[in-house]
Amino acid sequence: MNIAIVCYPTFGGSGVVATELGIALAKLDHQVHFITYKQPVRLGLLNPNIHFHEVSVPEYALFHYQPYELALSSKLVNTIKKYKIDLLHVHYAIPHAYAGYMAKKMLAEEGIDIPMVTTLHGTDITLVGNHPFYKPAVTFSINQSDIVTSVSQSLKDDTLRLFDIKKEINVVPNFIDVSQQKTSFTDCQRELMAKPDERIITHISNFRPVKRIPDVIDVFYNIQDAMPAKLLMVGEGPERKEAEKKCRELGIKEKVIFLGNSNEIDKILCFSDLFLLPSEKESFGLAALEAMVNRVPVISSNTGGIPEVNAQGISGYLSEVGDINEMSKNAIRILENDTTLEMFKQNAFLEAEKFDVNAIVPRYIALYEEVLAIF
Ligand code: GMT
Repeated sequence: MNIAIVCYPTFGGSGVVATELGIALAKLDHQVHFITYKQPVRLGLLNPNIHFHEVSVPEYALFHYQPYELALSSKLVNTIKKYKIDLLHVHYAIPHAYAGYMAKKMLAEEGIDIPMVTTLHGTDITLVGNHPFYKPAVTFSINQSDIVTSVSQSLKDDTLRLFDIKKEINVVPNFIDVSQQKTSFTDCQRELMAKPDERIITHISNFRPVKRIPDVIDVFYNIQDAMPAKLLMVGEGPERKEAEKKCRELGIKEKVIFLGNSNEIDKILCFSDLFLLPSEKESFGLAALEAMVNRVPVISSNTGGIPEVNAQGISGYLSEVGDINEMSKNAIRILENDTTLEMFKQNAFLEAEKFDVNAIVPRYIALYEEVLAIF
């Protein structure tokens, strides 16, 4: 198949999933065309089946807001025609499904019919898309998609509750390439980050309020009170400055390392003992799955789709959002004993294996084939 993928090229989960999907499809000998405003961060272009088309939006002084949707839909029309694309897969409804719909309409004028698959990722539904400013356009473009998928049952339920959706929503969970983890890292270089007796706790996110960064620090505060420990904070975002201030105020700044955005997530997770994800909302929690496949147990909130990924008492523990005490107790319970920690590490990996790329990507391909059969 000749597939066009539209996504955000940044460190966010939706862009990562779209990129990994494209890479997996390319390995299966499909031609994959990424169409976005920058080369996706996790995309190496070394595969001959992968192509990248940049959407440029020329600055024009009259425009207070530069019209990205317009540039994207035009780029879609041109690319789909030039490369004879069979199918369009847009990740994150805003504004990609909207731009995709416009491209479909323009192409139809020229006698070209192309199916559009829209994957809902989370904040496009629960946080942003749900706002009255966007809701009619988001509802419309989901309903106009030929196939709709969501990354968890919880996100499907939220979508049906928040929007008037007429289309069937197919749940296709996010995935991970387990074989990469088995073969990639044998030398963790743990000693670069912590002393041998210290536990390493990690948090990775875009540091937005929804991630509840202060909870990460509070839970870590209790952990380091009980045992020697370091906290690695990976990512960039609006909450980072406040988080650094809080660490200084609590007197734990020497024990917390802010690493910024990283392309070496696997290396960091390789020497981590515990992952913290106390989010307010999380449609899936790809970061938790990435931790688990690296044998890192997860202490998380029980919100959204996280319970579909982190198995209570097996790969970690889940608590009510904001329950710092319970999260801290559970974290210490996992970390205070080597045997318990080892058991949770093994179980985290076994749970992650359920989301292997080889199990999940065929479900997308089946949906592609289903829709192409009627086009
Ligand atoms: O985590 C974020 O806030 C980024 C956001 C995105 O769209 O990139 O992540 C969402 O999509 C991910 C991939 O499907 C999910 O794993 C995250 O749970 C989801 N985030 C939220 O729902 C807050």
